[in-house]
Amino acid sequence: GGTPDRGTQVITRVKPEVKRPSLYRVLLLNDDYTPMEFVIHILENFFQKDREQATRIMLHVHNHGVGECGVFTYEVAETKVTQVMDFAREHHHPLQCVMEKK
Ligand code: NFA
Repeated sequence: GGTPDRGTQVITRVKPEVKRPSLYRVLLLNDDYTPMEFVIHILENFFQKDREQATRIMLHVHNHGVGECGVFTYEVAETKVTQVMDFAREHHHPLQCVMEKK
């Protein structure tokens, strides 16, 4: 036989890997030109808000400069931002939508 093993085993610890995904807020920013009704439409159609919730969020953005539309994982948040920015641009409104890590 060969050389006896004098302690060269590799010990692999496998930790139960369940990582929660990071979450991101999607925010709308106020401006002086985008119609209130257009912002409500976005909140209803891209963020599944009812008329009352959408109106409340729109008025919060209008009065405070910024407001939260929802909280999502990275990929979903990124998709929402792109959808809103594309839709606003198509309608020639300057509305801005951004995401930030929670
Ligand atoms: N400030 C805009 C107006 O008076 C309304 C608005 C609300 C725009 C929320 C952007 C975001 N027409």
